[in-house]
Amino acid sequence: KDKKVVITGASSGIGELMAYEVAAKGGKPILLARSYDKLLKIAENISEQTGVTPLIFKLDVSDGDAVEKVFTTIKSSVGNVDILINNAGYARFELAHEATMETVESMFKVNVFGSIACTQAVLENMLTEDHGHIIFIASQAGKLATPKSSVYSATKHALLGFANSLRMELANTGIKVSTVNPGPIRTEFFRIADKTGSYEKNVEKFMLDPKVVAMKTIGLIENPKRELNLPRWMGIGTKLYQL
Ligand code: NJP
Repeated sequence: KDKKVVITGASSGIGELMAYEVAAKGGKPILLARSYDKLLKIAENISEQTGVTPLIFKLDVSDGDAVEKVFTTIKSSVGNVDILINNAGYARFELAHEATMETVESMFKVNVFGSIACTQAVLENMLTEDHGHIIFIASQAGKLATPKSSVYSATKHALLGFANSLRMELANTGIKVSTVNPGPIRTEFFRIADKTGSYEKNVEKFMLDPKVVAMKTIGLIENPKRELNLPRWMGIGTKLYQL
């Protein structure tokens, strides 16, 4: 309650749903994404439904200078944040030899560098206060791999490496670090990742309900865990997908 929670990639999917969940629990959502119009609409709806008015900022997390500016503005508007959820991310599913270096760099810039930049932007204040919680939305693709996801999988492996090392560095502080590793979730993600729709069709029966993923992730704030593995994926029975 009353916690200030920054969520990156809050304009759709689980980021948007986590924003509702935070507000419903009496926290203050601070929502970041490139699509400002979507954030405006989401903030309006949240305000109507819960009476909590989220703060919203337009941000491309792959722009390091913009990240610094937005977090400075957040601090001057509401003070130090309690929780950062590094959720902004995307994939392009294609064969390794088909991925251009432009795609490779762009995916790393958003999924990895963006999360690192946002983390650095809150860390100093968290260390001063000896208080905070940083949650990384990684993926089962950061632990396992499937064909056509080599670059995406590499970004999520990198993100987990960063988070796991950070957790060790912060072990004797009041700052917690959690990672969330979901399997496929029913969001816009697949339409961006694979315009042909074939990947989505393949994993259709293993899809997680985004509301459940959002609820479980926000649950980490009250009951922190190092790692939240939301059911394992492909090739494992659908039964495991009942959360
Ligand atoms: O996807 P989607 P999800 N700067 O597409 C934002 C991971 N995950 O909710 O900027 C800032 O609905 C984008 O906003 P906008 C996945 O890797 C997913 O499923 O306005 N924000 C939007 O709000 C990702 O890390 C699955 O376009 C940027 C949001 O990111 C997280 O879950 C499985 C941005 C994406 O919302 C949320 O994805 C899994 C940028 N440069 C992990 N680029 C899955 N869905 O199957 C994008 O294991 N965003």
